[in-house]
Parts: sequence; C-alpha cells; structure tokens
Amino acid sequence: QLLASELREALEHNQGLMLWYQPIICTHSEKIVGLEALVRWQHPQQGMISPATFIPLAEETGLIIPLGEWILKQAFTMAKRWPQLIVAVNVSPLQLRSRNFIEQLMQLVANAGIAPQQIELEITEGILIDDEHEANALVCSLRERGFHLALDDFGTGYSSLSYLSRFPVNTIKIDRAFIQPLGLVDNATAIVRAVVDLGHAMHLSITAEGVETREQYQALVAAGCDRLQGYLFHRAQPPEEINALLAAEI
Ligand code: G
Ligand code: G
Ligand code: MN
Ligand code: NA
Repeated sequence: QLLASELREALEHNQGLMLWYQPIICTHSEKIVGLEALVRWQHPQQGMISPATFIPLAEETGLIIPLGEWILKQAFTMAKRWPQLIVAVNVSPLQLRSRNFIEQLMQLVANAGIAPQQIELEITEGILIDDEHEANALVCSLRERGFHLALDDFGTGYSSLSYLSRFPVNTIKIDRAFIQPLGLVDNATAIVRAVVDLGHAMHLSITAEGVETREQYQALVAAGCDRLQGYLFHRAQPPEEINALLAAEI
C-alpha cells in the first residue's frame, strides 16, 4: 500500500492535497448560489489522482477520518470568505458514523467563525446500509444543529423513494446517470419530472448534477429543477478562479 502511505504523508505535511470548487447555479436567477468542494491530490510523481481512486483507499485504511477533517476545515475556511454562498461538502459514511462527528463539526464551524446554515453536507444512501434507525437519528441531529443536508447520487443506490420520508434531508441531488439521457431516451424526462415533483411535494429542493448540454438544461428548467451543476456551467476549479468568476458575475 505505497499509495496509502503517500496519502498519509501528503496529509501530514499538508502537501499536494487541495480543494477545488464546482459552482451550483440557481435555475431561476442563473446565478451561482453554492459551491461543491471536491478534493484533489497532486501526487509528486503520478500527477493528479482522482478522488474516485484515493477516497476508497482512504476509507479502506481509516485515513478518511483525518482526511475528512482536513476537507471540512479547508471548506469551512473558504465558506467564511464566501458568506453569500452555500458550501457543499461530501462526507463519507465512515466519517459520518465516526465517534464525536457532530462535536468535531461544531468545533470546526466555531473555529472558522461560520454558521452551520452555510454548510450543506452531501451524504449518500450508503449510510442507510447498516442501521437505518441510527442514520435517521444522525441526520436529525445534524438538521437540529442547522446544517443543510443533501442526498447525493440520488437514484443510484439501493434505496427507494419511500426512504426519503424517513430520512429528513433538505435537498436531493439527482445523479448524472438520470441527466445524461435527457432528450436522447424516451421516458428520461418523465423520470426526472417524477423525482422533482415528489421532492417538491416533500418540500425538498432538487439539484441536477452533471448537466452538460443545452437540451438537458432546457428539460431541467421545464421539469422545475431548482439548482443545476455541471460542465455546461462550470467545472470544479481552484479558489482563485472561483473568486474571478464571482467578481465577473456582479
Ligand atoms: O471530483 P470528482 O468528480 O473527480 O469526484 C469523484 C468522486 O469522489 C465522487 O464520487 C465524489 O463524490 C468523490 N469526492 C470528491 N471530493 C470528495 C470529498 O471531499 N470527500 C468525499 N468523501 N468524497 C469526495
Ligand atoms: O459523487 P459526486 O456527485 O460528489 O461526484 C461529483 C463528481 O462529478 C466530481 O468528480 C465532478 O468533477 C463530476 N462532475 C461534475 N460535473 C460534471 C459533468 O457535467 N459531467 C461529468 N461527467 N462529471 C461531472
Ligand atoms: Mn457530491
Ligand atoms: Na453525485
């Protein structure tokens, strides 16, 4: 596990790891309303390594706990600099279920000088696998503290729509697997519309991920989707570039 020990070192020396941010757009105003933090690792020899590779490795080795804390700390520091925006952070199920997670979060929020209301925690249906009751209690107590919660990769997991009523998130992020076929495949629009309508009936806001084409965009506007994210608008980019984007918007 050479890569794992290199990841540990990168974390210890704060070298090579960084957070990039992908804008989230309000469908109505077409303005940036949020930023999703996405971790990047510039490996000294191998170049950029995808989180799709090193997050699972971090989960296998337990490194996800300190890595997850580092990610939260960085994202909260930037949230302080972008007070008008929601900052969304992906949280691994292992991190979410770790001891003292809520205490740690509250400490990080206090240290950064931000309100929990500015933070959206992106969780996946993976936390339901072990103990649905425990997952529900955790989500409820995060909501009580004021955090926003988003159910990420919606539609790809094993859970059914009925879970939503027992899992009090604020937002559903429709996985890009459902966005991609819009305009190409019969019924793709019907599926997205059904998710949007059901979400709205439950007072949830709906974000579409992976929006890449005008056709998808138009179908999502017509379906009443609240927020949009994807390469059609912006890719994830370093904080300095986000600042330039925000400055250009005004
Ligand atoms: O950014 P990219 O599309 O390459 O991300 C690939 C995968 O890694 C996605 O599933 C994404 O949710 C996950 N990921 C990216 N950044 C983070 C992070 O900061 N924490 C966690 N737990 N997962 C992340
Ligand atoms: O699992 P999660 O939804 O957090 O994954 C986010 C990942 O999706 C990131 O790695 C990000 O780079 C990627 N992503 C964001 N927008 C697009 C897009 O429009 N198309 C594709 N293919 N990937 C995207
Ligand atoms: Mn996400
Ligand atoms: Na996703």
